[in-house]
Amino acid sequence: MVSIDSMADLADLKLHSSGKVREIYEWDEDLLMVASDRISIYDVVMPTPVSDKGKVLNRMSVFWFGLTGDIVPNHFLSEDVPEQVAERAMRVRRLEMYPVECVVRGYLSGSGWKEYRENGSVCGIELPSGLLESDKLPEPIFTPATKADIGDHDENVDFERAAEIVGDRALMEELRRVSIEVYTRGAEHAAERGIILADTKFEFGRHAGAEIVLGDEVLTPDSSRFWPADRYQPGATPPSFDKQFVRDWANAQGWDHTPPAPDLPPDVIEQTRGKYVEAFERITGTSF
Ligand code: Q0T
Repeated sequence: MVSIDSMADLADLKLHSSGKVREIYEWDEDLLMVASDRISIYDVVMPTPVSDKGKVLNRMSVFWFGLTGDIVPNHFLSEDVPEQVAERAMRVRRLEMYPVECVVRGYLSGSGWKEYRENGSVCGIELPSGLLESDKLPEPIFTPATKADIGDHDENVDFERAAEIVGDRALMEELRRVSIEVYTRGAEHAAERGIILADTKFEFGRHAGAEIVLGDEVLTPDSSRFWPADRYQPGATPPSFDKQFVRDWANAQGWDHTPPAPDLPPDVIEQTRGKYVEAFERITGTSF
């Protein structure tokens, strides 16, 4: 069903904010979140888009909003969007965003592994000694971060610092509880389908009617580490479920991870598209 509400033209909408791989527009009293086909590796956007990536990620996010809406309300309103962004966009409620990234880790990877090697802890959370890279943690941990300036990496902070930044310790405790619950729901669902959700980043906000609303995109390969369960091996860096073809190809070209990135050949794009579609189909149990 396409109502006349979706006859809006993107060109008439004011840009609200723009990220490496997506745009947000102002749409009357709401927002329009549009996922592009752009792909970034090593924090650099590749010059060649991956066909359908935006659709896959947007539709996966819609799926997760539905599966976790009983844990916490979210900003999703509707998939009825302008036809030029059909399936790549959702209408969302405007929120006042909290200035912390709510990261949950079930496995030791990335900056978590780096901090653990240096301190034996991650964001102030002491972990058992002797863990290997990619090891599964005894239980999922909440490792908040603060948004860095554009082009900079987010900075990991301990829980007390995150609570200071948000200005309300009880609220921060609730953000932690909800974050771990949504991650756990998603990780269990994915594990049953052969995908490890190693970690993920949530963003929350508030509106007049609710203090905690899940925003952003949820449990997508861009906001999370997706690992193929059948390749999992502690002590190694697992391949990325979605981006490994691009990384391997770019590295084989001798690319040093500084812009400009090389153009991607059609076979790398097609293989990568296939991995995104496979992730979507495994997670949602529906065909793309
Ligand atoms: C936001 C109000 O992704 C971001 O910007 C680059 C595209 C981060 N961001 C999110 C918001 C949201 C959401 N999601 C919302 N529902 N209401 N602001 C702002 N920046």
